[in-house]
Amino acid sequence: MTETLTIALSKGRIFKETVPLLAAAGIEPLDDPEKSRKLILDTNREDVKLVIIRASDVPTYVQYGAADIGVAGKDVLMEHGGAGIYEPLDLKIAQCRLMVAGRPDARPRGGRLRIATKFVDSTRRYYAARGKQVEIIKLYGSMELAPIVGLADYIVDLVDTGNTLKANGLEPLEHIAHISSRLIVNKAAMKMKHARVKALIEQLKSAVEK
Ligand code: PRT
Ligand code: MG
Repeated sequence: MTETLTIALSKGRIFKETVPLLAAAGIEPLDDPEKSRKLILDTNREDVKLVIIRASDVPTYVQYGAADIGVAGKDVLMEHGGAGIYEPLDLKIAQCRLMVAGRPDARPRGGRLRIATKFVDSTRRYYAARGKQVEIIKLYGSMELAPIVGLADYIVDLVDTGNTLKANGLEPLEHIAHISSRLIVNKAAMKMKHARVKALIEQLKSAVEK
């Protein structure tokens, strides 16, 4: 019997946009994670399973080999740092921009700028590269609120349509990085399950290029 290949995905946009790519590689989930509470999904292939976890946990599962393969946003990978994982393929899905945003009338107080974000490391690197020391306030969500209530001068967040910023009276100010989701592979699995992993990468690659 062949060993199982485990693929880590998060619910929502990444799952939805990965499914057609997996289908092109002959892999179809037997359950819908939006409807089922199962965390491990069987597929049409007996030797392939999907694990459904939080987007920001995907690199960790792959790093420790709890999943052989995963799909993670570049934003999440930049925060994770990439230890123990390869990033062989840009899947070009779930695209957006990592941006600095703020109120149009922002008049930063003197002293260090205060930036609220969930992307602490990426934000620190961005400002450090510009020779700016900033005070970073870690939040876990609803960053848009921070400049409105005076918690921070600016936020660093993902922007797609810009509707969320607009709805909260904020505007995009500086572009930090273009973001898309990447295929990631556990370093040991790349060696131990090389033929299957390589074949899957090639199939996904041609599906992305179509
Ligand atoms: O929600 P949870 O805490 O479980 O994790 P998550 O928010 O990281 O997961 P999810 O599924 O929301 O996002 C997974 C990945 O999708 C992210 O890591 C990004 O790589 C990618 N992605 C692409 C986005 C967006 N587009 C996006 N627009 N992730 C989040 N957003 C949010 C953004 O944070 C903001 O709140 O959507 C809002 C902005 O959208 P617009 O269209 O109003 O600009
Ligand atoms: Mg979310």
